[in-house]
Amino acid sequence: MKLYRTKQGFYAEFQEEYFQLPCPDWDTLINRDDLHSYLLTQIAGLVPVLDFESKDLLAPAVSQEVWASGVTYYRSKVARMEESKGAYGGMFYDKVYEAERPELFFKALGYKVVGSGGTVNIRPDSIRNVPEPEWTLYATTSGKIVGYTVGNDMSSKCIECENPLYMSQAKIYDGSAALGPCLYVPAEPMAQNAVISIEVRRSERIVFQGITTLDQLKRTPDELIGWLYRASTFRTGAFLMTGTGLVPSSDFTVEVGDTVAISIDKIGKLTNVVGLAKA
Ligand code: DO4
Ligand code: MG
Repeated sequence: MKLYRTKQGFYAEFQEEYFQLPCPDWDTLINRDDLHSYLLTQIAGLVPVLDFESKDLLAPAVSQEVWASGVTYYRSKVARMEESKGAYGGMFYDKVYEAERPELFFKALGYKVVGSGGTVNIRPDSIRNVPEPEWTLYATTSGKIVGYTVGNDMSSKCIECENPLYMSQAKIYDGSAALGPCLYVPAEPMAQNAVISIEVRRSERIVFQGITTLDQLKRTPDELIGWLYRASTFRTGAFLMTGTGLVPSSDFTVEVGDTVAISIDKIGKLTNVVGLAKA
């Protein structure tokens, strides 16, 4: 089952048919521990719609907080240790990769998140910027993971690498978080052998591509959500990006006008054009 939030309403996709859901409020709709079975009962009496393709997609987040995990893949640890050598930051990345407590950081408020088809941004004061393709979990208020989506944790590498204390500025700005195209709500937890891939195009030319599998993730989804929910309450549930395992070489940067497409098996493709945040 896939759930779409669009400008024209909420839609469920099931067995290649689309159904418009009568529910007026996204936050109430998704914050249910029985979400998959609830959606099955909701679509049972509905007639499929034939014009879903014409709908304008929005991010599957409204008032949820979006958090992110860091250094959860070996590739990410190695790249960050290398990049931050000049700022004496290397050892922090090594330590957090091995530690019991993961790196978790606030990324965005739901209403600021860009959906598939929208524009993600780079900062005007940053000369090296990368997309970070991330499998993203949605957990309800009780901490149960009921859905998954594709995430892009846009990051200003030169700001992050200059000093680890600048991380919030490198990670949190207008258009720095994208989620979509849908909230994937399977009957059973998603298998961690799914493939995640990225392609960055510049005038139709591929300038970066990468592929990995979610089983390279060092931590389990329940472990990450367990840490996020320690001492914190999420009134409408929370999204958690699980970290990136696809890191471009240190001479790569995305540019304004590039198209970033991130795909995860079963969930779909999150596609965004790169723009420039206001100064
Ligand atoms: O430690 C800095 C950020 C890490 C991150 O965003 C990632 O590993 O995906
Ligand atoms: Mg990241």
